[in-house]
Amino acid sequence: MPLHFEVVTLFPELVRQHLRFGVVGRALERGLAWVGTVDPRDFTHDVHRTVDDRPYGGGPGMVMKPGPLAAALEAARARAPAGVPVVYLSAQGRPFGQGTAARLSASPGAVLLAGRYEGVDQRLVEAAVDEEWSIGDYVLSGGELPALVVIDAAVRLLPGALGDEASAAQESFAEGLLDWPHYTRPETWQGRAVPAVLAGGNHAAIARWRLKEALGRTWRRRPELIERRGLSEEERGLLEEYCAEASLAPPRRV
Ligand code: 9D3
Repeated sequence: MPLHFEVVTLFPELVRQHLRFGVVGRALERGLAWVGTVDPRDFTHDVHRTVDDRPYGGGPGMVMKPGPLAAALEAARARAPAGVPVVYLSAQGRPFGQGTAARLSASPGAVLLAGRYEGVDQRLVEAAVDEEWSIGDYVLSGGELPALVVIDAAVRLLPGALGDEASAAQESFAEGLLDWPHYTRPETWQGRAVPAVLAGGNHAAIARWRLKEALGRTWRRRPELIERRGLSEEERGLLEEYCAEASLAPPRRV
């Protein structure tokens, strides 16, 4: 069964348009994944198709009404595989990361609730939401881009989504590290040469250089990733070499 998402959103066109392109577009075309949309406006009963209302207690902004959302979530759930979780994308949620993406990719899918305005009525969250995820500590104007981020991160992990060489290589080598620097032709551009090791054909030397650069960059820019992941003996040696060459303090042995 394809990885199945249903996105509950006031802007189904925003979601649909994005999904036409690139790796995700191709995966959907090939049937590896499925994304449906459900618009809560289609579950209103008044002439204005009202989905929001003023907050109890006063204050600025509007709140999404629980009724149309509950009906939309039920319709979304009915289309999705049995048992998939309802995930509310919200700035108050648990951080969404690569681990969550990998688990989701290996699951039947999810119903993703994208909010607008100040958010959704809390009673709807308590009654109908299983999980709440944030994509980072910055303020967005709605949950659609986060829903697309979640779909992108999960779908590209599906077997066959990337092409086999890319995925196979990605798994083992330099996992949990930032990427190494990339270069293409010309060999010299505006007086800057490509690192000599890459232009030579020594594949073992190239692999060693890439791992060393990935380790060095990660240690400089995101040292907490190194602490979290740990280092093999070979990696520790390469990183010590990088730090010595860059006059940087290496990580302390633990
Ligand atoms: C009173 C402050 N509000 C706005 C300034 C809070 C607020 C309401 C609605 C903040 C963000 C949003 C809309 N954001 C999302 O729907 C959202 C989100 C995000 O803003 N950051 C990171 N992850 C996510 S997931 C959904």
